[in-house]
Amino acid sequence: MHKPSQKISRLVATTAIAATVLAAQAPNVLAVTQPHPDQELNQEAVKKQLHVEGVEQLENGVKLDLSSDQTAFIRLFSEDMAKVSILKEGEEEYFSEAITKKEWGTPSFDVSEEKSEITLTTDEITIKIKKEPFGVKFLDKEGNVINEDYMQNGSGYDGEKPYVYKKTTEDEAFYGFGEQSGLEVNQRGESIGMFNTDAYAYGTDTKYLYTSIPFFIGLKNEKAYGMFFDNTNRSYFEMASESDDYYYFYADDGTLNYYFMYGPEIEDVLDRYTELTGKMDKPAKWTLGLHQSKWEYSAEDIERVAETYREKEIPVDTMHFDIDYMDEYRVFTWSDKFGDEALHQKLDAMNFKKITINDPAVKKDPGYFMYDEGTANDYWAKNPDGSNFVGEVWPGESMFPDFSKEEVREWWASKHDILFDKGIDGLWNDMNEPAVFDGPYHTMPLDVTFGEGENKRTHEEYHNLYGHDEAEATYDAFEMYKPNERPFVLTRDMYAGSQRYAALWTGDNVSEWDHLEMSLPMNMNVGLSGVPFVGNDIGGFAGRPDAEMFARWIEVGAFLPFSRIHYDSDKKAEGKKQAQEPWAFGQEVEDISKKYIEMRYKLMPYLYNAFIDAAEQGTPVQQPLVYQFQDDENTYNVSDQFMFGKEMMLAPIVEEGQTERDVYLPEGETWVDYWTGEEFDGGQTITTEAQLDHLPIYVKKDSMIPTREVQQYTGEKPLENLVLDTYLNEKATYSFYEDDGATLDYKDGEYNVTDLEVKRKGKHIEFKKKEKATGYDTDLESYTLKLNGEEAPKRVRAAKAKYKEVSSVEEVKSTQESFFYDNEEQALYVNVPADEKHKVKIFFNGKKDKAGKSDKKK
Ligand code: MIG
Repeated sequence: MHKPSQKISRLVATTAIAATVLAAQAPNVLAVTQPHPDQELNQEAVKKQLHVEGVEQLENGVKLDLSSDQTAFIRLFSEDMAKVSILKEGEEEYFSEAITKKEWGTPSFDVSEEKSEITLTTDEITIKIKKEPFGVKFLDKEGNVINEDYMQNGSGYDGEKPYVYKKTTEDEAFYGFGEQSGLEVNQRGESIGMFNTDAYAYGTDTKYLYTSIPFFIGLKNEKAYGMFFDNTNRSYFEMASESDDYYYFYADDGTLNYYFMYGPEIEDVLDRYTELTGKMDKPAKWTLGLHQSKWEYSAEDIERVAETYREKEIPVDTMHFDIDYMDEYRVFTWSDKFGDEALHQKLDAMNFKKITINDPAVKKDPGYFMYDEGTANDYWAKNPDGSNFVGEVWPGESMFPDFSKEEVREWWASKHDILFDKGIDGLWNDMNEPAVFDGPYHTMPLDVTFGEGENKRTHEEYHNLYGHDEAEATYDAFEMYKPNERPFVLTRDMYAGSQRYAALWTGDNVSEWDHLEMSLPMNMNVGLSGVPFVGNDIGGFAGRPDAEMFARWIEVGAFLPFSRIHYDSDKKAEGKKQAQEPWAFGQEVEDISKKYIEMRYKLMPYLYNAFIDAAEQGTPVQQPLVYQFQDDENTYNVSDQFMFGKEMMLAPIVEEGQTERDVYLPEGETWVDYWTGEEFDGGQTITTEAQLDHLPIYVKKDSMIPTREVQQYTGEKPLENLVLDTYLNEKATYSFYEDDGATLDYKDGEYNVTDLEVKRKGKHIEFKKKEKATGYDTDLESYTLKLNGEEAPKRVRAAKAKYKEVSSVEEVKSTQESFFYDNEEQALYVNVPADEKHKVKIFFNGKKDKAGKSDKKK
């Protein structure tokens, strides 16, 4: 059984201010910053129950008059998604900024009313609404209960606090909740809080981190549903933390509304959730390359590190500019050194992409254009008395833009030419909790206000949206200045839906083993919360890793959706002089780093296609095993393995001194050891050895993985030859998407989709392809079909054309209509011209000796 580890809110009120003020000097000795104490529900109040007093049928659901002058709306948005709202007198149905799709076609449904209950039925779900007391139950079309209210408490308001109690049983697992600490992917048993917090050097039990996504997935009897509590106030999720019979969620304030969406596949839940809150854009390819960063790199450091990457031929795409590039931390300015044209030209000449950090706070500094314009136009967050709120951050006393106002977002976006004019390619938003050094609990007082008139909101309500709206403003800068380029925004703070604008990095993690371990479940849950583009600072941000830790970290880091090495300033590293570039730990670790970074670049076509799935269906890139294998209960609590895209499973070493580990192989697949070719049946745990340079990887049998030659940076060489790394039993397929990876031209149809298929047909193997979309002018000249674990063929031909045998892998890649059999590797390479019209048939001499396959060379 899953052992819950209760998270604790570590900070006592009195130390909060001291901690945050001192944070810049000696943070490691202090408690992690946390918000003010949790508010609990009044247990007596939640026992009072609501009753249905009247029913009215609506076009897409029902309206219910409830006791206590409350009203409920239960609306069907689609056949498998409903929204439940319970409103106090005078309140309206609520949609936060998370919701991008408000208009849904009305699904067909039936309503029936009986004495004790009202029933809504669609083709996918049934909702039964109990009248006395009021309660909601969701069933699938076979009548199985998927989710129901816990009737002892039900749902309603405790004073200002909206709450919902739900029934659960011991076997129900929970995933999602955005960015969460802890070592377990299954969040059952956890006390979760959502209030964006600058939690420098957080730990495995820190309750409040940077991002708030009040969405989760429940999985019971192999069936999944999604639950999205759209409330931007501080919220709490007690996930069977008090009893195995119920869980509940509530918020400090705001309206009671949640969306229920039925799977039964997790995949369908996420597709629906991201239809509601938005999907990420197709990313620019360069953003999927490696990024390198450090707080307090000097201008010279940036140049030297960039040069060293190129000299050592370790692939990398991007250098980040942290806050020191600004003129005394004034946003949208350059200091002389970092703004120097020569530096930018050098980086450009080495084909580096460049990302600058940006903070929201604007230095209070009359004469500084940002301060003057923002003040003249009344753009700042305000104190309750209407005066401008002033708080300390890096530049000293600062103003905080009110990003809830459209005009402020536009103004903010319009300033980015200052960065773009230096050739900046991507933007990085930090400190957008917002963090305030001298504010209570490291943020603004809760009564600071945003917006005006009808749109006026308190910081208490708006807090979790601050980063979301800043990300939107930053994203809009691309539309303004680079209208046909794919935006890249990296943010520390999100609310539900922020995936539309930004990728997420998980803030100031620490160079400690449990942080490496924690990064896996953390990212997997972020991925299950609609945010596929996520990563952690490789090697850890705070503190410094040793050689072993960095080696293990880069092995994972090379496969993160967002892959960036980033580390803290030397001042904060407690005197440790350790740098964190791949070559800073000696030759062995440099070689290991290069090996896995090169592998990322080799897998770029596969990785890019995984991101296409993310953009089209909300599919996570770094997936927990349960995502694809929810019928196998043994996957539910696997927290230290993950699927990298659809076909590859990674089981990294995340503990010190370990050179061996257990690996669970999910049921229903045969798994191939990527390094040795050895095959294993699914549904078992195996033990594997993993010396320092070894990352255990398993590939699904009957899969095809598109790869390419390594590049030093994305776009160095055109993709002329696509290698289809194939593990065949009966049939392997891949739908290969290609476009320019940079512009928005794909929206006008400039993309290709090619369906590839390899099939065993008795004694021969057949390869065929079908062009589904052909709008992109591809560079692709040929495919190299690489068949792993096959014997030498007798002949290869397509219709009448006979493919000729050549004598090396290099030759096969450069000669069309050719093949090569690598005896040692037991792999057959076939070069198929991209314009081959016919099926390619591969004939063998005898019967394939399946038994011999597992003792291949190591
Ligand atoms: O208060 O810009 O999480 O990535 O290097 C620290 C300096 C501010 C926190 C970010 C970190 C960044 C650092 N920032």
